Amino acid sequence: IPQAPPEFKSGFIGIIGRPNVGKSTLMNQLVGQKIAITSPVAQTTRNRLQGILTTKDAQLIFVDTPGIHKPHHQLGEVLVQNAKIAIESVDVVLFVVDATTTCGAGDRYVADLLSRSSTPVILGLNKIDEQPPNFLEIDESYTSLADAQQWQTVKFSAITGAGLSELQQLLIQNLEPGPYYYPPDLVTDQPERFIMGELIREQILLLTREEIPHSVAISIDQVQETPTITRVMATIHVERDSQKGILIGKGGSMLKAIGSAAREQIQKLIAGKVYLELFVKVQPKWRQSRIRLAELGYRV
Ligand code: GDP
Ligand code: K
Ligand code: MG
Repeated sequence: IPQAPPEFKSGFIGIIGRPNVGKSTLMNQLVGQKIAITSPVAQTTRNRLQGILTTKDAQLIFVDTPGIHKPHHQLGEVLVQNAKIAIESVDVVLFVVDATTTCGAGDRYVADLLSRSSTPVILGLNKIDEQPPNFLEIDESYTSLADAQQWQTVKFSAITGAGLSELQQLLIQNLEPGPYYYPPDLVTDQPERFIMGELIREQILLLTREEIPHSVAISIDQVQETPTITRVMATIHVERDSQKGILIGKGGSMLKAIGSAAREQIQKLIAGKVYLELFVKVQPKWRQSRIRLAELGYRV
């Protein structure tokens, strides 16, 4: 890792907000590569994941987190506790909200957690590419929240990239001088294999419904590189036989659809040709097993 010049700034930015506001989409756009999967399903993001953006003046390390929502059970309490730790361990919080809807109970719950922390907060209004008819009312609801807390506000679209250079500048202004924490060309702290597994899980989220998305985990069993093609063997772990049936589909059609879409994504990731072979395995109660979770790459 090179020595940083004297004026160089760096630090950790927590991307915090309720589910589906576009946190992962934003991180991908900022680092210029798809390292976090995104989907309309809440709880798409399961792991804390870092995205690294290095410019000539600064290194911004974004910490993408699973969305925060009010806990209704014991596990939820643990997640919120983790979110609180995440808030305390970063230099700046980017609190992302969805500017297509007015500030709601979910946002106020997160805002309340943030107001009790000493970490500086920037309020980011995402999805400005869509302008709903009541946008003035929406704008007013977030302006009053930001004014009450004295938070700086910035508006952007994680999908089109509009407003992101302003966001970047504002974040850099809020950082202190510091070193390179990571080599300048690195975009994530996650190994390539983990991202491959996530890209497979993303297609399952997009192509299947209901109880399937939340009960799968992916393991990458083998990656073989040849001069012309990379062979990837992966297993989709489910909890029940019925789920295995849905994932395989009629005559294998669902698994084929998942495989070819995921293969395209993995080809983009590694910038090369990929042969992807998928297996489905029933693994009862993997979600309850911390050992199994750790084996599958989740931090437990
Ligand atoms: P997260 O749960 O906060 O990480 O949200 P995701 O990044 O997974 O995005 C949730 C949904 O919002 C996805 O369907 C995204 O395509 C969509 N989305 C994210 N950013 C934008 C944006 O700037 N504009 C629009 N129109 N949709 C967005
Ligand atoms: K999501
Ligand atoms: Mg996410």
